[in-house]
Amino acid sequence: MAQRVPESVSADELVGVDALLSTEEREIRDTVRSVVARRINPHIAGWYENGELPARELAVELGELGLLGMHLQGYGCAGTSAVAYGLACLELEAGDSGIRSLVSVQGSLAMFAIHAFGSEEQKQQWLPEMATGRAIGCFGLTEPDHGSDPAGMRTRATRAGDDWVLSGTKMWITNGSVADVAIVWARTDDGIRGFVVPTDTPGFTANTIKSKMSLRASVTSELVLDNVRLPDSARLPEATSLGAPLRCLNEARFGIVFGALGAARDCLETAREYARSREQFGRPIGGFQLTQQKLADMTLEYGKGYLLALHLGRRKDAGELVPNQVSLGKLNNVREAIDIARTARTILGASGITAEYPVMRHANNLESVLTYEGTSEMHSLVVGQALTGIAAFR
Ligand code: TGC
Ligand code: FAD
Repeated sequence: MAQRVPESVSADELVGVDALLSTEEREIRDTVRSVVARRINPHIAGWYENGELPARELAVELGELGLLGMHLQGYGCAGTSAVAYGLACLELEAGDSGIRSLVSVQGSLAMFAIHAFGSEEQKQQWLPEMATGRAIGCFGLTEPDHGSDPAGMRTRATRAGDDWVLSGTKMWITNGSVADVAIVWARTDDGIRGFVVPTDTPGFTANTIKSKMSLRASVTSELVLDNVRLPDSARLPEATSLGAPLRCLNEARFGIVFGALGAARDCLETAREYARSREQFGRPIGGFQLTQQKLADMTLEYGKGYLLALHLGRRKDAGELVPNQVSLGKLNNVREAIDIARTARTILGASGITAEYPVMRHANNLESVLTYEGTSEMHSLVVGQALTGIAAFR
């Protein structure tokens, strides 16, 4: 006779997350959760398996919901709190890291760069269109030979009369092949500068990177700039050093602090449900102490990560969050999320490796999340520098 554990609570219920959120925050979270359930979950396994994403369609739908550039003020953006934005990232990434990536790159990198460093003309031209999702943006910082160390970038912007000419290659660029506009960071005689590059400018090419084993439901591209000629009005006037792109990264990293928890929650809840119904040795595997320890440890790390994310979100809303704290959050929450995904996979046994369950997909995605927006090693070094006062990067 099958035994079934009579009563159980979810990780969110056990941690008591609802009590930490305002009514408005819960409403935003629930709205995004139901959109993910309706629009992403039924299709994501297929998109992932086929290595595809209907990015244009989705961008417009996510734009209609106000999720693009959601925490920015004005220019058609929703202007929500940082915590609300984080909760949206969490729910999107519970669907798939690729969906959160689409939204992160659009809002936190491309739109934020224009919002923070652009001219009024650039803001008026791009931000309202990008907020609706009718224009897609990408952010080109990384190069084939300069990932963790963007200060060494080779892409060059040279003055040619009143114009600029950009040449170089950017690598691993999310949304690259579907973008209408690329924010490209380049070296000039006066230091690093940012440029707003319409992707139909002659000399600009985006090549999709195929055969990824991670983030398969996300467009990743190489950008080639071959003597791309732009007027000075394409330069971001307020971006005057490497500090500018690094400020954009703080925004996207903040979204990941929350987002990674979404992938973790989906793995944890999948494993919890599975453990309650899968029987071996005549009883649910959730009734074995070793399985319970895994579920308890996963819930603890998820709960601690949630508290950390919310703390950072509240500091951000108070205008007091500093970049080193974002590194603490990204380092911890992605590291723990990947650990939760791997542990959840063991609870599912062989079923855990299939596309029937989301766990292996999340685990594979989180390998990219661990690397992009600053590798875990870079964030350890940022924290190490903060604690010792000594930089150990070079
Ligand atoms: P360093 O000399 O330390 O700094 C240069 C200037 O920047 C300032 N700064 C920051 N400003 C704001 N926020 C931060 N997080 C900042 N970090 C540094 C710094 O104060 C300085 O300012 P100033 O005024 O003195 O010029 O620079 P460094 O060359 O030693 O490098 C430091 C390091 C290693 C931490 C940095 O380069 C780094 O973060 N490397 C990791 C690169 C990275 O994260 N790339 C991400 C690319 S985008 C991406 O991955 C998108 S994936 C999106 C998706 O699909 O979701
Ligand atoms: P490397 O910098 O070569 O590092 C390799 C290894 O060496 C890492 O483990 C690293 O931590 C370690 N290492 C390097 N230096 C040190 C050191 N000083 N001390 C100790 N260890 C060190 N970039 C963009 O600009 N825009 C995007 O939209 C974007 N999207 C991406 C999407 C995906 C799916 C992926 C995978 C990447 C994306 N990236 C993007 C690039 C990403 O930011 C880089 O991959 C990342 O910054 C690491 O650079 P790298 O891959 O060149 O690794």
